Amino acid sequence: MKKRIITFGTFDVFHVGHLRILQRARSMGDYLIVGISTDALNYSKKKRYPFYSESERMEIVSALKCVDEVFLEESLELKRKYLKAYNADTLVMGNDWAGKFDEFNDICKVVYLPRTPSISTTAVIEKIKIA
Ligand code: C2G
Repeated sequence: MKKRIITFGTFDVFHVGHLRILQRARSMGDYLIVGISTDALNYSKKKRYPFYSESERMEIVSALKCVDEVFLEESLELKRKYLKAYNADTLVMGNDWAGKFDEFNDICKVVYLPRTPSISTTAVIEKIKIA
């Protein structure tokens, strides 16, 4: 049976750290589903709207070779519902979320991968501002 991997994120101002976690997530199974945080969810998490809209972020992520399916993640509280609805065998997240999703170990495997060092959306935006 095909192993289904799921991951979540905003993926704003898409960079190589985003690409690498998606590639690593995909290499752990046969089918990668990505929940893209909506603009509203991002505002509630980070108190600012993403630079790219949710439809642009979805368009970018869904065009990647390593991504099979995308959907909009509307709330952090709906994670269990999404894991079930998408029949996920494994939930992959960056280790900035380490331990945060262990409660889902009862329905799927939960794996935290190391983040790519020295790159973030915030760092890219700051660099462009001072360039
Ligand atoms: N990431 C990474 N290396 C970086 C930056 C990000 O591996 N240098 C990973 C993060 O760990 C995360 C994914 O890329 O797994 C997406 O990162 P964000 O867009 O910052 O996502 P976030 O806002 O953390 O949203 O339900 C969970 C949330 O929606 C996750």
